[in-house]
Amino acid sequence: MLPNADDPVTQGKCCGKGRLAHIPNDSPERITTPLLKSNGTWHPVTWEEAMAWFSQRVHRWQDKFGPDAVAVYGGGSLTNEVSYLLGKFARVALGTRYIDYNGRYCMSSAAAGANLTLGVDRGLTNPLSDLPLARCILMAGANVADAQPTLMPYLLEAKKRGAFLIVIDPRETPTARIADLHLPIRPGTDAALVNGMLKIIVEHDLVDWSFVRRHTSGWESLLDHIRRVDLSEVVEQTDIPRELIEHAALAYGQASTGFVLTARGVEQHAWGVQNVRNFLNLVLLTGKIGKPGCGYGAITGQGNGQGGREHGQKADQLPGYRLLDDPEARERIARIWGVSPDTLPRSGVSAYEMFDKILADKIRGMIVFGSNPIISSPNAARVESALRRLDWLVVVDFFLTETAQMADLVLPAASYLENEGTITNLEGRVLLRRAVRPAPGQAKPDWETIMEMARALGKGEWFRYQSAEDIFRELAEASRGGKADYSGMTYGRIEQSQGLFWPCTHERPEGTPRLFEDGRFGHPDGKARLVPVHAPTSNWREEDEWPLTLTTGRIIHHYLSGTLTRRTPALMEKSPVPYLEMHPETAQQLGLSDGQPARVTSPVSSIVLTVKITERIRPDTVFAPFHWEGEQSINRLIPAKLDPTSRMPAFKIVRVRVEPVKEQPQSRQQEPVLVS
Ligand SMILES: Nc1nc2c(c(=O)[nH]1)N[C@H]1C(S)=C(S)[C@@H](COP(=O)(O)OP(=O)(O)OC[C@H]3O[C@@H](n4cnc5c(=O)[nH]c(N)nc54)[C@H](O)[C@@H]3O)O[C@H]1N2
Ligand SMILES: Nc1nc2c(c(=O)[nH]1)N[C@H]1C(S)=C(S)[C@@H](COP(=O)(O)OP(=O)(O)OC[C@H]3O[C@@H](n4cnc5c(=O)[nH]c(N)nc54)[C@H](O)[C@@H]3O)O[C@H]1N2
Ligand SMILES: [Mo]
Repeated sequence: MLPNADDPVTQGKCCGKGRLAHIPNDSPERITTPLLKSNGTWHPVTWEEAMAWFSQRVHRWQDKFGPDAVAVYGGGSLTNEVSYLLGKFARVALGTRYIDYNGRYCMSSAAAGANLTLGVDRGLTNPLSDLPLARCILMAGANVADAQPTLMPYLLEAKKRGAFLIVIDPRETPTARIADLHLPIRPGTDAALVNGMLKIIVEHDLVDWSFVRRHTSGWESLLDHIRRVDLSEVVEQTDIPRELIEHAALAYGQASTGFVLTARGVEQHAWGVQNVRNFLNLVLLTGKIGKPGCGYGAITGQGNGQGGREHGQKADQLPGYRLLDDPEARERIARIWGVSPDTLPRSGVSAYEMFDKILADKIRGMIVFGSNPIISSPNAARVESALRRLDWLVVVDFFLTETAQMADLVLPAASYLENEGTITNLEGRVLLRRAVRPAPGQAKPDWETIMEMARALGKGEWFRYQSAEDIFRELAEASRGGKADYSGMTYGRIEQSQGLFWPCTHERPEGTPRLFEDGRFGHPDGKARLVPVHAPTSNWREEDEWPLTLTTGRIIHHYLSGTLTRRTPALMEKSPVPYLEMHPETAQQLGLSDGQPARVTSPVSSIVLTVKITERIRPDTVFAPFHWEGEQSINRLIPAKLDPTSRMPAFKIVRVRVEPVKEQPQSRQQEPVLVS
């Protein structure tokens, strides 16, 4: 039997990276003491010395340039307790408006789309156990087989029970290969495709009118818009034949139960929020939500991608998924924190925009907690120059990552094996993760590091906790009455029930596995908001100078910026270098063959990658993973084009041209240990 076979979510299954994660955790490269850089050399220092340096920097810089001169950049792998504390630290100890986190690059479009339409953002509206109850599952821009392999059993079980599976992806991914219908869409045209599907659903009278009239608003203008959709234009834009669009629309529309799942393929666009809203239009017009086997889900990315966006490390957020600019929320949270509401700063800017603020000399010192933005941000070369421009940088991590190498002070963090706390999974289920061993050397759990920092700044009295559980108690109380309400949870109750779904209150102590069962959505009038989505045309028009579309994403053997997986020999053996996936026809036209170096040029930069030929991609599209550093970082090619609402960068489409090169692609660079 598998260990943890009774785990209600994974049934004890674990992906290859998870199985090998102990290797980087035990790596001799782990940082085990605070490191301070002087004259370009790292020196191990004590925590006291590190904190003295830190408080002197913060005080001096804030005295001179004001509280907003210091910024915080968080991450979605931090526990709920740490995300909460980091938000409190920024607002109470630093008093800065500038805090945001890497989830901005991850789920911000899904979050904004769900908040605007449903009035609440919880990854999946239902527990995963509902998936096998769906007769039709539509997955858009989601490659679960490579990115969430432990979810595959749910899809396979659904299929076994006769569900019809539709996958929308410009590549024939391993996920697409188990689909009944794969729509190899032209990247960036999902909103148009959904408009086409909506048109067919309306024409075939598959709208659930009684649901729509009772539980939604805005349907009149949506219907008006759908009437004007021209299917032949949709076919032209998406490059999907009309019969296939019809097939997908009827399969979903006629199914008695159905699920729509989206992931980064439709969300990481300058139009990502609108894409999500259109998929939600589909769900709502057909009334497929709030029932067993009927719902929507944005498949969560990072370990705590869900909880990480609920408790206040977002630029505009207070705990409990409250808004920083809401006077009532300010009042309530200020009371819990023991400060006056007018001392709480106002909203800051999104993750990428913080780099703009550095380049404009508004932000001068930064603390990065659990992210490697030099690899994961768009326009990576510009982000690198922003980090260089900082007067000082503090990084809290396990390793001297590419970002940490640019820091002045690096603080050693405890890893997931060593840090107790809660995380919230894609279902909105809050789980307790116990530490199984002490942290190595002087490394500390993040919550202790934040307390040290607060103490060093003379704000210790607002940060007095004995344990992660202490912080959770405060978080649960702070979340009471908010959208992500944890007030009915305790460590004991979470552990006993193998996780509790929010909202979970004293009145509803069992939590809420399935949202909207009473037909009430999260907006004050209880209605979901339908909205016409006008598909952007700029995404599909061909341009002579940039004939191909580059899309980026993941491969099974690597994880995000590669901090852990590039330090795992068994994974590096399987996937040592990045590559550019390309259709054989395209390769032939360009005079390229498999394994040959090619220069990829976008409007912002140019890099060399090895060509990998595959028939499983559209001829007008090339794909590259983003897990590598330096000259091989694909994010050097991605311009910082942000969604106007979520501020999500458009990682999923960039116009490029590709040409053969004589020189070899640069192999893995020697990592400079010292950076001055
Ligand atoms: N192995 C591995 N697993 C991971 C991660 C990892 O780094 N490695 N990261 C985790 C994280 S943080 C996240 S956010 C998730 C992400 O999980 P996913 O979103 O599933 O992963 P991606 O590879 O980014 O993108 C999914 C698919 O979108 C497709 N796509 C690209 N452009 C478009 C488009 O315009 N329309 C449509 N419909 N599809 C498009 C791509 O071809 C790709 O197959 O994975 C998590 N799991
Ligand atoms: N081109 C392109 N770019 C992308 C994407 C894409 O699809 N295409 N996807 C985007 C997405 S979805 C994401 S999520 C981002 C992620 O990008 P990053 O934020 O760079 O993510 P990671 O590589 O996970 O970096 C996390 C760092 O935190 C450290 N860490 C992990 N756990 C902890 C902890 O508990 N405490 C502390 N202190 N440190 C910890 C790790 O060692 C690692 O160095 O990349 C984005 N960038
Ligand atoms: Mo992510």
